[in-house]
This record gives sequence, structure tokens and C-alpha cells, in this order.
Amino acid sequence: MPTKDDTILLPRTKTKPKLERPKLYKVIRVNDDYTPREFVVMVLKAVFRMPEETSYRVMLTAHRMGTAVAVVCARDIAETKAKEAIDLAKEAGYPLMFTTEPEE
Ligand code: TYC
Repeated sequence: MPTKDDTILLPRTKTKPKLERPKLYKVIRVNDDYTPREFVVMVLKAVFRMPEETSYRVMLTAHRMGTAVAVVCARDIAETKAKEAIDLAKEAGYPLMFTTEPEE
């Protein structure tokens, strides 16, 4: 006769649904022939909080290769940062462009 202390342990058959990790987004800087190098470095420091040396290196990569990843982060942050940077350039009359795209 089972008592109240008898617990029947059944194997767990349900698996917890795995939560998808949200995709990360790259903010990509595009080279152009008109925006001064110093201005690009200033934007990278101001918007992406990069130290001088990193900003200069990232600016040179885009200058030489055509594009360079500025940062990888959550989608809303990536889009906000790209817009902030584009707006700063627009205000100053430069065509500096940033795009965002999901990481593979
Ligand atoms: N190519 C620009 C120049 O020679 C500098 C520059 C670098 C512009 C990177 C945009 O994303 C850029 N003045």
C-alpha cells in the first residue's frame, strides 16, 4: 500500500524550449573620397567610444579596404549608433556612411 511519502519519479520527457540568442549586428563604415580622415576619427571616438589609436586604425582599414566593421552589438544599438554617426556627418556636410547588417 503506497504511503504519502512514496514519490514516483518519472523520467522527464519534455525538453525545455531553447531560447534563440538574438542576432548580433555589425555597424559597417564605408569609405568615401570626401570626408576628412580626422572627422572620421572624431566620429568613431564620439559615437563608438573608441580610443584615438583604435579609431585611427579602423578609419585606415575602411580607407584602404572600402569598408570596416566599427562595432558588433544588439540590433537597436547598432541602428542607433549608425544613425548618430550619419547625422553628425550630415550636419558637418560630409557624405560619411554607416550601414548595419546581421552577423552570420
Ligand atoms: N577616404 C577618406 C579620405 O581620404 C577618409 C575616409 C576614411 C573616409 C574612412 C571615410 O569611412 C571612411 N579623406
